[in-house]
Amino acid sequence: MDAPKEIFLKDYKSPDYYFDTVDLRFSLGEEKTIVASKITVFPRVEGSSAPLVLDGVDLKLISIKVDGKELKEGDYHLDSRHLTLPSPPQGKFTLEIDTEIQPQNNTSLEGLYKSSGNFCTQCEAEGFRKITFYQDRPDIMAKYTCRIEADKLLYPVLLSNGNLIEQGTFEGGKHYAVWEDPFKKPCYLFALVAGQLESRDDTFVTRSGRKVALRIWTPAQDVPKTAHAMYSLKAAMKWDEDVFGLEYDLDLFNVVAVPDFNMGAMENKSLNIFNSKLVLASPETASDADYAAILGVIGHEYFHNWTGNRVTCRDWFQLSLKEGLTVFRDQEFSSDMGSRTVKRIADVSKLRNYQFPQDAGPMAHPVRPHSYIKMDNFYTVTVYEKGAEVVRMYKTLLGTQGFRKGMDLYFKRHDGQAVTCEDFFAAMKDANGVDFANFLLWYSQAGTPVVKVTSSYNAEAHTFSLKFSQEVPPTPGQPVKEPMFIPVAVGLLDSSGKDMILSSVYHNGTLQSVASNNQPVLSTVLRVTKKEEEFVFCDIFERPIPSLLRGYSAPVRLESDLSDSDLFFLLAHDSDEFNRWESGQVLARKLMLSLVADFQQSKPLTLNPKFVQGLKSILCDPSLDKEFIAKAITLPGEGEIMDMMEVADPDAVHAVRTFIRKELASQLKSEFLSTVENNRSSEEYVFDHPNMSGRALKNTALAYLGSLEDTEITELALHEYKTATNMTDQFAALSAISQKPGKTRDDVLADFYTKWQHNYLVVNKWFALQAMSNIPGNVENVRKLLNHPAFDLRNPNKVYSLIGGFCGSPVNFHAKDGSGYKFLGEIVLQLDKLNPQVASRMVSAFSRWRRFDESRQTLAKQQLETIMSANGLSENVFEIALKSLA
Ligand code: 0A1
Ligand code: ZN
Repeated sequence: MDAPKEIFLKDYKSPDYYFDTVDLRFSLGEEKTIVASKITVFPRVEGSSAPLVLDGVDLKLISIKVDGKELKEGDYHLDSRHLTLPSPPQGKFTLEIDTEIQPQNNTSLEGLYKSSGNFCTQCEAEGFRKITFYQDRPDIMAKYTCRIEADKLLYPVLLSNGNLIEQGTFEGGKHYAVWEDPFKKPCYLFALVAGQLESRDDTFVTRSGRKVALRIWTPAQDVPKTAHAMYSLKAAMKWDEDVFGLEYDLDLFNVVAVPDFNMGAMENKSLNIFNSKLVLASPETASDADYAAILGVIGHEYFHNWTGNRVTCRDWFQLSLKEGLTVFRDQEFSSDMGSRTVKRIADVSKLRNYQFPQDAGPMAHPVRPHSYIKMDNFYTVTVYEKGAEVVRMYKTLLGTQGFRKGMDLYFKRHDGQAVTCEDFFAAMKDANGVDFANFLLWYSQAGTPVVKVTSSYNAEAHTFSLKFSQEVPPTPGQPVKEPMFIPVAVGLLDSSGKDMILSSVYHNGTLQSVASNNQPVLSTVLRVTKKEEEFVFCDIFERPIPSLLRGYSAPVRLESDLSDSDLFFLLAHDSDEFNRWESGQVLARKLMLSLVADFQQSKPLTLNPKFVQGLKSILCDPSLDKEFIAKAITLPGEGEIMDMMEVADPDAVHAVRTFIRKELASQLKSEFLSTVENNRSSEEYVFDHPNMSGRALKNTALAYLGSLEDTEITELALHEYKTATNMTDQFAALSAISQKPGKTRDDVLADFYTKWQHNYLVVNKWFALQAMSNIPGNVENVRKLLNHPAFDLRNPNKVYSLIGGFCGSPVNFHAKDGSGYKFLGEIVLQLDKLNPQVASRMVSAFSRWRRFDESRQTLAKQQLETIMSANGLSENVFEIALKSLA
């Protein structure tokens, strides 16, 4: 292997050549597949004589022709990554290249590969170079045709992007199809599928009257499980028209579900390819969480048609241009389809539990990274989730209409182009004529800003002051940071818990009115842009309690001087429901941290009765949304608490969280029991907010009860398990039962497997549940499961369930004896030979090793060093291991 090369944003250069049209001809076979490409090439600068460098990996070159004339060895240069034409003809020319590939041996699942006997592709980010020689970069946009030829019996369905323009059958059992995509696209959006598939068909009529055929393809037996995906697709198409005025632009939209897929799904133009986990659902086999994920991801991929496909990225550093924006759009879609507050809570929790740790560790990178070794490693929670928060801030600052104006201008200016994050920023700015000061720093500075707020009330002057200071912690390569532009949404509560009317704010020596259109203003967005800054509210006639960062208006860590009683007050009264939840979380975090300190000093643990009382009043408040209650009574995760400690102590955090859960379960046992009784599902499964809320609340209560050593509860959980009529309830009961080791657990787990052994998606849940168990010494059980007949290291979903699940269990992955680290170290090396992308995701579990005590540090570091010294390590794993050790 050549030494891995780091690629830098600052080195971006426009290509010397562009491609106009690309004609691809695939001859799919069992032993080999032949790919013939014919490309029309033209130079960026007339008369240029620069070499043309094409990317190509794992390809066998058969022939190469320029303007119909075959090139001889010596006319071109070929190495393991590139095919170079040192002096192509001047002006426009055609390039024809034939290559041979072996999709049947491609276990990396990028490029063209086989999944359950069918052919499929995954080209983002740089997989197209495993199909044919090409300038594999997103700023090369061309019009494609694709002819697919294959055995008709084995591969009756042949799909590619765009419209089907021709098909036919040959003697001897072969057939072919020709597809033409009228839109220019980068090669990462190319797709091909060939196999034994059947479709669920439907239609959608766009608001301008275009009739779009919708098809969701799966193996025949799974077609009944695609109803929810189809419902989601139609809802997404309608939503994008209603909210953004964006219509679908072709007469056909295909979705294909495949069982072997590295990520969630892929937005290839008019031929989305999905991990089957995110398409297939029936009430008996999929949980509410699965249904919600399908809705969100079907929406996400569909929304890419405009944000990603019609307007794409100039280079991969700009990934968040499409991903941050599209995640924001799918979050908003899901909010509009369900509960906005609950969705916001879920999204912020994800950010805190996954992105904050990344931003504080060795892999910290800006939303727009400055460099990478392997782009696949930058499909991260920072680019996606923090990127979505950045887009959300534009909307918070500009309002719904201002944001829409910015989006309209973005499409007007850039349809059909490959652009940058600055172009998006400029559209927002120009459409609204506003000054965004240093907002662009959100794209270039890594690290989660820490914002401190202190407040003071002046009873004589009737003013209330909020003093802000901000600090962005150092991250690798960025020791010193500039202050950021932070929108802080604020409301002030009076002593009865109502929002005060806000009239004006003093800031930088000037008095600004916050009132608009004579409407009373109950919430305003302060623009914090300096290291230290004060805002003074006027006409405040009693000491208010501030509700800060409403709706989580910026992705920061907020530290305020609110007292516990202020927080309890906000928990009970804040009109911003997100902040009600947040106040409870702040209280819980404080409580957990103080108990962790007690635990470490071997002091007895006791639970503050006010906390129990606070949770009880939420649990028993009939005016609250049930899913909101479920979220509000759920404690912050162990990872979140470890993240706040000087030295992360997984055992102490686990002991404390378990203690609080048990204590709450025993003190509120009767309330939890009646919550279960009163919220049993109706016989028929309905995926809507009221039904899901009931299930969420009932199952959260059941999970609390499951922590008790109590035969009555075991009986109850068994009863719930046996009488469940849907997967949400069945799995929740199974999880409640499996909290405690013993015969009941073993029997029910065995029963569940027997019941579902023929459904691999359900079996994955079974793997994950066992893998995540906190039962001491669980690594041995996980090792055994590796040899279970249903497990396969080549299937990413199975790896994520079993190995990923195990790494998510702090006590066992971080076991003091190093057994968890050793297990992961071995697996990473095995996986790397098969699928570097998946191996690299798994090795990331080591990246925060410096957060732990010395002995754990030594053990984890040893594993990373062993990995680094392995022969033939992929660039994917190399990059993560290298950066983790740096
Ligand atoms: N663009 C897809 C995600 C995706 C990225 C990379 C992949 O393979 C390496 C596959 C899918 C999305 O955002 O949905
Ligand atoms: Zn995406």
